[in-house]
Amino acid sequence: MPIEYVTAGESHGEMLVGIISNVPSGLTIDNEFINGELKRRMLGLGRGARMQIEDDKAEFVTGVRAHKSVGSPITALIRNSDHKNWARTVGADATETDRKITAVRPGHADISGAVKYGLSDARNVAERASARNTASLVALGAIAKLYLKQLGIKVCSHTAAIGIVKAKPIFDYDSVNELADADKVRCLDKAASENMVNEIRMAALSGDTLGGISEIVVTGCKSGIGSYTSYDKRLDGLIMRAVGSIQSVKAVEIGDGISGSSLYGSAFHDCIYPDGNGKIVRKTNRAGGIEGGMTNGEPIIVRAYFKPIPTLKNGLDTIDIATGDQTKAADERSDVCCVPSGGVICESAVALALANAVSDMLGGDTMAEVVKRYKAKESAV
Ligand code: EPS
Repeated sequence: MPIEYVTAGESHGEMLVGIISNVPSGLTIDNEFINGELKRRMLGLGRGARMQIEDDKAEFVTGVRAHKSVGSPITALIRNSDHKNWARTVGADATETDRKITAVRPGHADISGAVKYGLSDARNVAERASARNTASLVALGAIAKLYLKQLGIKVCSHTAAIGIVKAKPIFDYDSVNELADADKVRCLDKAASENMVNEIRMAALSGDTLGGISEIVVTGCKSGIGSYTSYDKRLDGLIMRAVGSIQSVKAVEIGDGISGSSLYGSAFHDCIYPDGNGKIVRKTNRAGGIEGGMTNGEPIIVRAYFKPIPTLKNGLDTIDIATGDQTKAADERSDVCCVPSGGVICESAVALALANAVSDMLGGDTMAEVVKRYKAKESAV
């Protein structure tokens, strides 16, 4: 069975939970690395006041013994520090159902969620639909990264655009996360970064929000991960689903998929040349490392397009679902721009999708077996 995962938890509930299953035994569950990933998710200009309240840390309560995976499902808990301020009204032992959201936010799950689940207010919807849930995704994504690292596969990201400000493209994939994490908006282009900072500050001042683009880069893959044989084994589909389900992501691009749609085939496809040692080389990577639903040995390039966060200080026109009257949308505490931390979240989604495809291909009860099988696997590059 391939590596799979599930998450649970409400934004202001007691805790967030993530369960990852089919991780082979013998993988070192490095708490320092995993908590470092959780910290990375909380940083970046544009984050809201909640990030000052939380100190996200994963507690492993199943599937790990003495910091090693044992082969059974691994459960990570992340406690919500803010729960103490909400226990009266959120969670199994809540005694009140106040803090209602009736002025539903355009762009959020509020209205469709409330109607779907027969609710008179959108609090339940907002609690689960919240991007707070991505903390459990990042804890599990960190385990997927540790698994992939054993095979020499690395997942990183940087900010490619915020609002109308675009960064210069990058072609050097060494130290991407180290350099990005040192920047306020996780951008590797210094001039663009300064403009992005100004854009976020301007949006905050005017009670508005901003979207943008995160680029995720995966290096070290052999060719042949994923498969063309069945739609549910196609790696591009797996990645698009994982990234596209992250809050605020409205489009996912692999390689030059968007700009390439207006080119001739002769200008788009990455020509193949012999490398002189029985393998192949390419001079371009417009396919973004995936052809026919499989890795082709080039770096995987994924771009996640984030819409502006739908909770605005200056609420948009909407209705109050309690009265049916026209009003302004509720102002819940929120972020101004989620793109810098969004990159870290997308890294996790991509790592989990890739770990699923790798484990489907290799199987293996122990990490030693997985590493041996990957080494033995033929690659075109
Ligand atoms: C977030 C926690 C949330 C929001 C934000 C991200 O906490 P709270 O609602 O208590 O402020 O700050 O969520 C959203 C932007 C959203 O639309 O849901 C987090 O931990 O990432």
